[in-house]
Amino acid sequence: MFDSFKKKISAAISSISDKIAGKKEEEREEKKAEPVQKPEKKTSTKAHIQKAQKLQKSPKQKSVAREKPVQTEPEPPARELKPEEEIKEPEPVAPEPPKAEEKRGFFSRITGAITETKISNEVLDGALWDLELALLENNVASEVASGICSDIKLKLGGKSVKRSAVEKIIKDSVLESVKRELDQKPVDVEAKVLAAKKEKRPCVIMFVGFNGSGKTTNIAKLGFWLKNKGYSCVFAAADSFRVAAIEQLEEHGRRLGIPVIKHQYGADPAAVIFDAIAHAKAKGIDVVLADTAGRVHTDKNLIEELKKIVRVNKPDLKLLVVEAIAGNDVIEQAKIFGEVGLDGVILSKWDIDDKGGAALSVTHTLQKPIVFLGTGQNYEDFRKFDLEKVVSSIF
Ligand SMILES: Nc1nc2c(ncn2[C@@H]2O[C@H](COP(=O)(O)OP(=O)(O)O)[C@@H](O)[C@H]2O)c(=O)[nH]1
Ligand SMILES: [Mg+2]
Repeated sequence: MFDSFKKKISAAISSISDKIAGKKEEEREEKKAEPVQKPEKKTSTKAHIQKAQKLQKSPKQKSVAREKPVQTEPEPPARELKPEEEIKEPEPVAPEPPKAEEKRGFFSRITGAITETKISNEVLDGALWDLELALLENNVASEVASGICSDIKLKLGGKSVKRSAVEKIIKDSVLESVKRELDQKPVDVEAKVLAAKKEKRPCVIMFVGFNGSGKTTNIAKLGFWLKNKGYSCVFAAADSFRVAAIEQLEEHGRRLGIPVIKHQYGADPAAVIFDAIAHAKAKGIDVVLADTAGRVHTDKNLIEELKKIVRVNKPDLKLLVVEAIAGNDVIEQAKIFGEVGLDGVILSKWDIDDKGGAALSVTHTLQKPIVFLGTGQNYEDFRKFDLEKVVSSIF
């Protein structure tokens, strides 16, 4: 989990340090009255040409070629180069980071590069672009990504920062922002069920979301979760649109021993849920879990249909199911289904996502909490969203 996120963010932090360190290194070089030794990177034109030729011959071994010392033989004379090779020549060799720095970790490099001198905004801007890109590549909404970078800029830009503090500042900023986005007022499903029970009525939970996002699967998982806690449930097969949707829910009901209320395909979904609520009242069932159609989330009729369900049945909770792997598409889904008036999110397919950004994007867009995570294809692959656990798994 978060593997790609962690890798990319760590790489971006390294790159920030390289850029800041590179700048400081340059400054130090400039200050030196006489160079103690000619840096290897400033090799002769001949050496540049040798390297360029070597790289052009085996482009896949670019990094290996860089690390090797300059070879002295065999060396074709510079004049043998064709004009286009000469034009390409400077690209692979410059600017080359100091070789001794390459093997050092971020902290030691930053330690070597940053003293108590100021980090200029100019250097920081360029460096933070790597971090922003890494966040965007991990499906973090652009507003969130740029917010994180602005936070870091405020903390580092133009400041005299202790060498050892830089990594901590960057990591803390990322964590703080992640936490701030995910830390929405929580929804306690069990408390809702108990409150409805007190009023001697069923608690009605409605699931909405794009086709394939995992609504039906998560209805079954929540049914299993509630049954294990001792609550009785009924399923409302209100996706009367999608082929086999009713049978899919019936199959879960059969396996879990949960009754299913259904109508014919094409029936009014608000009426199906209305009947399920009546059934629950009659039988003293604690919870009604209502499936709905997904179709295409940009479908205006669907949203009107969902609004009608809400008007008629007044669900206690309206949960949006989105896939963690949907990437930035979750932002659009959240905006469109948000019109129905959502209470929270079930983030499905958490097990097959290594980016994590969808969690930030959906909560940022809706300003509603993630209530459950779907973590697999089995009924038990379902758990309450735990902010601390998620945040602590990032670094
Ligand atoms: N790996 C994984 N697959 C899931 C998860 N939740 C749902 N699925 C799968 O996603 C597919 C679509 O789920 P479904 O419940 O039919 O989506 P719906 O169209 O929104 O009702 C099914 O094959 C599910 O088994 C999950 O948390 N992890
Ligand atoms: Mg379904």
